[in-house]
Amino acid sequence: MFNRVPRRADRRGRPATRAALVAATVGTFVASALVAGAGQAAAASTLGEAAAEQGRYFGTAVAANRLGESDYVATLNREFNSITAENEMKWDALQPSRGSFNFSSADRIADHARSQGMQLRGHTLVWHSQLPSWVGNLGASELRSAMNNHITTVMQRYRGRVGSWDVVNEAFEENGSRRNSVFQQRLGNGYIEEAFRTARAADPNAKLCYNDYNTDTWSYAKTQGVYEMVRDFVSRGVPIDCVGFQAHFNSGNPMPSNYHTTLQNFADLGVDVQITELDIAGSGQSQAEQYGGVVQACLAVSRCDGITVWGVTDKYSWRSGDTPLLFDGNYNPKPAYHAVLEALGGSGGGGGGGGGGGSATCTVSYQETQRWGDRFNGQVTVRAGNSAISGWSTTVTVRSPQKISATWNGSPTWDSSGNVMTMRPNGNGNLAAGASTTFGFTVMANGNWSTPALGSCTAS
Ligand code: 9MR
Repeated sequence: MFNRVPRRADRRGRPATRAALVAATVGTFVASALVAGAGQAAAASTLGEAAAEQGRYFGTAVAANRLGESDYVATLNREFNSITAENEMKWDALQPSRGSFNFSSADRIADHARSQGMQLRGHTLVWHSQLPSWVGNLGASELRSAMNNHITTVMQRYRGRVGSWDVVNEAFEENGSRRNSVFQQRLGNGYIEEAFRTARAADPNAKLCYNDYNTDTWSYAKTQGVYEMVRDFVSRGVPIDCVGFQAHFNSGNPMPSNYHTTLQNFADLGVDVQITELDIAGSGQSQAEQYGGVVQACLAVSRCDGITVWGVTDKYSWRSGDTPLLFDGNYNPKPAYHAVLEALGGSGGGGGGGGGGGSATCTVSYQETQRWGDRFNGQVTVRAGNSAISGWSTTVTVRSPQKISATWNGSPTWDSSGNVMTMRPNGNGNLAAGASTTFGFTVMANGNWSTPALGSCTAS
């Protein structure tokens, strides 16, 4: 089972040897998670490096036909240490007609990952979508052998290269019942178990995942349906190693406040969890805060292996109109990028991808740094944008009956309700381009443990 232990990585975030893994300690992880954003000189400055320092990977979906674009590749290679093929390892791409496999685009992606020392996630073996029509025309016994043959052929080709496979994807309805796919119709409930058993035999060292969307809210029927299947598999010894949470969020389906609970409850079954297709519709500070929240939820669960965002740049996103990713269409890092980097404990970052702006801007991100029985400490990192700034202000809103009982490293003023604190620099507010400072405060919970809301950052 050693190969299924999440791998720690070197400083660039590339996978490390097992000896290095053994040398890493849990204590180091906890300590480094808590000093995030403090701006130390040694802080990692890319997503992959920062994630690696937390014992995680930070990946992206990649499209083979973009690998010729230099800015795309430069951003990919600089920031990420794991790749998922966005479409190239799906059934219609790999076996468009029965028995005839085409690995050319998938190989391009796998070769790129290998040349860069990146991990590779396999997506996906059994899915009702992007399924060639010939599969839907098969009777039960032919479908069974086609499914098992597809799993075996593909997994054996990428044996030793794909660390985690999405063996079955999106097999549940919103109400928690099984999706009425061709696999379900012809093979019945047992097909998922059969797919996982076949997958284990095909590559005993790959981590086998069930992957789905809208499984983020703990009390939601679909989440419960998947949970019950995983619980049953684990209790009966059906080989399953991880659950993937796609995490396609938007305003109608935001990151739930109990996300950490959902991830932890699955992990407590004895499987690893991975955020597999993260993207969040929106822009600016509100998008940044949600991204930071997802990272914090993953870091809070020791069995959360890592995070994959569903694309490098907004312009090639499957829902580009939602601008849901970390880099804009010119490969400039967005506030969401800095929020992710800081939540991972890194700072600076963004490379030389963008053109840069001339005006004074700043971003803020929040991290809880300590908690006691009655209160917690919050820390806000204020970061200058592409130009130096000489002042900044932002707001922190707590939720009644919470009260802020102390602050440090800033000069606060309050609204009449006492719930909205506007924080400005203590003395001079000079920050060089990309540089950061922090301020902190203590919140008396009074029974309410909600995360305080940050307003946007205003620079001068
Ligand atoms: O991003 C993928 C897009 O390019 C494809 O057109 C689409 C076709 O179904 O699949 C997208 O990726 C999906 C992923 O494979 C499974 N979860 C939902 C993703 C977004 O639709």
